[in-house]
Amino acid sequence: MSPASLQKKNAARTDSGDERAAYYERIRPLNLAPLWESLHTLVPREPQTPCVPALWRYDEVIRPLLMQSAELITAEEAVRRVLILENPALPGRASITQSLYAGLQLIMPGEVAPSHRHVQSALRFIVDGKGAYTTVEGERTTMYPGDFIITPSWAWHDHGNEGINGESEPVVWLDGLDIPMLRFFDAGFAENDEKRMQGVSRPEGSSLARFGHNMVPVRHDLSTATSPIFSYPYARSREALEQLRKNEAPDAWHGHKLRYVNPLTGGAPMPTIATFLQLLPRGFAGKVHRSTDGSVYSVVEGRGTAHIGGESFEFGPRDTFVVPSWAPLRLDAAAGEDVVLFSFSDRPVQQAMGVLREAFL
Ligand code: 1HN
Repeated sequence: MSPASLQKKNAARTDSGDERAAYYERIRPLNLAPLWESLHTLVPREPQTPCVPALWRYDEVIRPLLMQSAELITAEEAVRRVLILENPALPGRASITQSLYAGLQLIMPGEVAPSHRHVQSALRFIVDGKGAYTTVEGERTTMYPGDFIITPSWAWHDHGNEGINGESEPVVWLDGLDIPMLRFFDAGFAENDEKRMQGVSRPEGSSLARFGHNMVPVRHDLSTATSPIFSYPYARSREALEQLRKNEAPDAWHGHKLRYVNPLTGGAPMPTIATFLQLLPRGFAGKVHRSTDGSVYSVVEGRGTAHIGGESFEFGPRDTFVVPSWAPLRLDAAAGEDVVLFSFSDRPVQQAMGVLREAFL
């Protein structure tokens, strides 16, 4: 055919809406779909997350509701007594972002949350109260507010609340898990322990003694995907931030921000989740930053404002908020209030894939 007649034939293919619709109807029962109708959504020019920013107030909302839940069900019966923090745009999916789960767990004095294990990795960030414990693979750690504790994939774990020095109080922590990721890969397994509580086989503090002082036992030459330190106490991390605050100027975007590390690799403490602690000095007014890893923040100290996309969220101690992927984020600390924020994201997975992007505006 001549170029002119070819062009004419092609032009005839452009205005046939009804015929196309009929064609789509014909191929649907054959489990076929036309890529050309969805190409732009499948490979957007930039991230188009369905997630929205959101904040959960602790003192006014979450704490009273958790205490009401304790009237309805025990930790034992619930297995884990948790209020899931669902992204308002992803209801019913137990997801705070597309890849991450977050919830607030309550354990009352004397209660036990029975031993089990699962492929999903978990982090605990202690929000309120002290004197609960978690036992992970035979080592116990007592919880204090601000501690960051890890339950590695497939590790036995149970929790309890025996108090300290004869005093006990309700204890609440933020759970962060890679549940939506494991669901995506269909790679989840789980099992209950035969015993309600694991036996304790190592003294409290032994993993921190062996791995938590920039030293590693000489015969230990294996790098593990999850950090061998399973409790990173707040007192130490807070002290590090205090020194930074005294000695240097804050980063214009992050303030003073440190990432937790697996001492065997220098990488994130968990294979699927990175964790951070940052201090915004009083009156700090941050610049705008965006990154492809959506993040969950837990406020430890101080009041301030998170400007996320076009919205502003005033936060205070113990509140939780979520920043969706690629949403512009600006953090401010109120006058006279040093702010400390814990956060976590799926950054190590994006880094392993080579797709993490950040912009400092
Ligand atoms: C789980 O095992 C815990 O061990 C917390 O405390 C939250 C959410 C979904 C599935 C398992 C825990 C969980 C969970």
